[in-house]
Parts: sequence; C-alpha cells; structure tokens
Amino acid sequence: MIELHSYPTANGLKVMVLLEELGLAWRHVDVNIRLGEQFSVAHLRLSPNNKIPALVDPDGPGGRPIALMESNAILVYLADKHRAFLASDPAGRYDALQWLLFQSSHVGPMIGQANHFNNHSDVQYGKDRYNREVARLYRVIDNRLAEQPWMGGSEYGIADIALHPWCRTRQQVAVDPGSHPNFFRWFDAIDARHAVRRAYAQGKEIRARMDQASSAGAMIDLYSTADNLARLNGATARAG
Ligand SMILES: N[C@@H](CCC(=O)N[C@@H](CS)C(=O)NCC(=O)O)C(=O)O
Repeated sequence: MIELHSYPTANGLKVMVLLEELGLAWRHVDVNIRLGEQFSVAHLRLSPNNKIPALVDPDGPGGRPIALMESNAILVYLADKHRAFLASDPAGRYDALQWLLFQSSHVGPMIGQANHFNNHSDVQYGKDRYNREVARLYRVIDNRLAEQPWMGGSEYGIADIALHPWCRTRQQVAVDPGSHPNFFRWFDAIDARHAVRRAYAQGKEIRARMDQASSAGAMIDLYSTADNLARLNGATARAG
C-alpha cells in the first residue's frame, strides 16, 4: 500500500487530496515535525532535505518501489502514473506545470515567510515585506483565474490541488471577494469537492493525534533554525 510519511500542513494535505481524488488505498505514516522526527535516519532516507511529505509507492516505475520527496514532484508522479489531473497534451501539460511550480517557488515560500514574521517575530520589515508579496501573489492568482477556470488551465488538476491548501490561510492579508471574485469562485469550487473534504477532515484528525503526541514528547522549536544543521549532522553520523 502507498505510504505518505507526513504531517498535515499544506504540503502534506495537497498529497492527501490527490490520493483521495484518485481513490487510492494509502496510509499515513506520522512524521511529527514538532518532535523533530523529520531528522530521523529513517525519514532522511526518504527525504534527505529533512522535510515532509515523502511518498513510498511499492509499485513504482517498472514495478519497483519508489520513494519521493517534494510534494509537487509527488503530485506529478501520481498524476502521470494514473493519467489523471494533469493534461496529457504537451501545451496543456506545460501550462499546468508552470502554475504548479509557481506554487512551490512563490506561494509556499512567501506565505511561509509571512506566517513566520507575523506570528513568531516583531520584525516589522519582515512582516511588511512578505505580507505585501503575499497580497501581490493573490492578485496574480485572481488574474490567472480571470483567464482560465482553473489554475492549471481548462480542467481541475494538480496545480489547483497544490495551491488550494495554501490559500486557506488568506486571512493574513486583505483578500476580499469584491476585489478577487475569480479567486473566491475557484476556492469555493475546490472546497466543495468530496475528495477535498475527505482529505481535510482526515488531516484534522491526524493533526489532533499528532498534536497530542507532541504535548507528551520533547518538542523542538520548529520556528528556530539554530539547531537544524547539528540535527542533520547527528543523523548523518548515526546513519554511518
Ligand atoms: N518544497 C517542499 C517543502 C516541504 C516543507 O517545507 N515541509 C515542512 C512542513 S510544510 C517541513 O517539513 N518542515 C519541517 C522542518 O523544516 O524542519 C515540498 O513542497 O514538499
């Protein structure tokens, strides 16, 4: 059975959504990033960059197992394998892929930085810089959706699946229906999908279970990078 080694953040949730959309049998292997489990030797073998999510498919290319990190690489892999949620004609495929990469290159990192400065620092420069950038990205998304029904083009697919969980945090900047009508039309249409609802509901349950485990364990400060190199060096040494 497919294993998703993960924690239900936006990057974990997007893979859960696609697994549900595809109707696949899969199981969640909890990697509790609040307890530092992303630095375990076992997880680093799947995800050398010590991040979630990672996917293990026992039935990969050529019938051999495959392990993958980077959520959007995982989405492309699953879409290709099942010939779904990614256009098969070259023009449509590249159109969708550019928006998929827009998510991992811009939306994820900028929202991540905005969250960090807004909630874990008092550095006004950082708050202003990233909140402005996030507001700009919502304008880009609304403009794209004025041209096409979906971020990936004419059909719902992995670019939409990748972006939607990130856009659930839009309250941080002023994104209102009056000025972003296309964004809201798109967001609500995805929110109403059964597979999306199922995945987000599972994410909530998994999160509760993992948060309970966190409070019983030795939590790391996820918002400090001070010890991460030492953690990676320690795991590298343990792996021999
Ligand atoms: N570009 C990566 C980003 C992965 C990522 O940043 N994962 C975060 C959670 S959303 C994580 O594992 N954080 C733990 C850490 O930084 O130690 C992807 O899309 O998979």
